[in-house]
Amino acid sequence: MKGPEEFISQKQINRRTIFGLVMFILFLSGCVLAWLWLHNSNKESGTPAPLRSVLNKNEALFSRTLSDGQLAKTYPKEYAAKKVRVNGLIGLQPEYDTANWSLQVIRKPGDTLLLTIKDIRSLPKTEIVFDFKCIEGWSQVSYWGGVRFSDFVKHYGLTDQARLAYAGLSTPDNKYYVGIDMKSMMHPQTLLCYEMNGQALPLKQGAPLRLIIPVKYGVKHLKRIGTLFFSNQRPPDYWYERGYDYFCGL
Ligand SMILES: Nc1nc2c(c(=O)[nH]1)N[C@H]1C(S)=C(S)[C@@H](COP(=O)(O)O)O[C@H]1N2
Ligand SMILES: [Mo]
Repeated sequence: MKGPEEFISQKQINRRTIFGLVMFILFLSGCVLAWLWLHNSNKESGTPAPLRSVLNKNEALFSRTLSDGQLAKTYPKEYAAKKVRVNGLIGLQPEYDTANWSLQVIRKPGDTLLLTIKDIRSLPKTEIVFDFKCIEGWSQVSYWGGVRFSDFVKHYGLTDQARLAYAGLSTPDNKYYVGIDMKSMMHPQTLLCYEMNGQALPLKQGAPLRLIIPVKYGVKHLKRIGTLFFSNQRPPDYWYERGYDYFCGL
């Protein structure tokens, strides 16, 4: 018996080889062209426009899935890490004197409310133990305490401001800054946080006051809040300007 391979002539083999080669070259040129197109397209907030448009579509989709009813999973206190990871020190001078700190709340241009840490500590306290997630790929269960942003808004009569689409926050030196959609800010698990593991917040964790916002990735949990403002336009955002997604929701 002869095997079927013997019926394939040398001519056919050549034809198939050439066909394969041509397909491969076409594929390769396609890749190079696609890469050139992406590379040469206009940049929009640190990312080629076609990629940014995909990020924007994702954002439109996922921002609709968030509602007050959806809480981040919480854990018993015993699950919280004793040694809490420190990540990202932009805008945090190591020698910072918290005695000189105050929170500037810009109610509207030219109308700023100045608050001390004592003012903030006198508001009702809320605690949360949740899995803190960083975009870099790590997560850690940690334990935080502070005032709910929504309680803070009620107490200081900022309800008109909270009707705007975004809040903007930045460090006292303005070197790190984030913008956050108001729905996430008003979420019941979002805290202006002054405690970690039941103790005053350490400097590297953003003393005297930081944001804890479990519905977002770590990048949005701004450490050492200096200024808070409200806006219908997207406030500037440090990592957005460097090509990340604006929403950064979980
Ligand atoms: N001021 C300031 N806040 C910041 C950052 C930063 O570089 N500077 N990094 C962010 C990032 S990327 C993460 S993951 C968290 C880490 O918080 P932790 O140091 O308390 O773990 O802080 C966020 N807040
Ligand atoms: Mo992060």
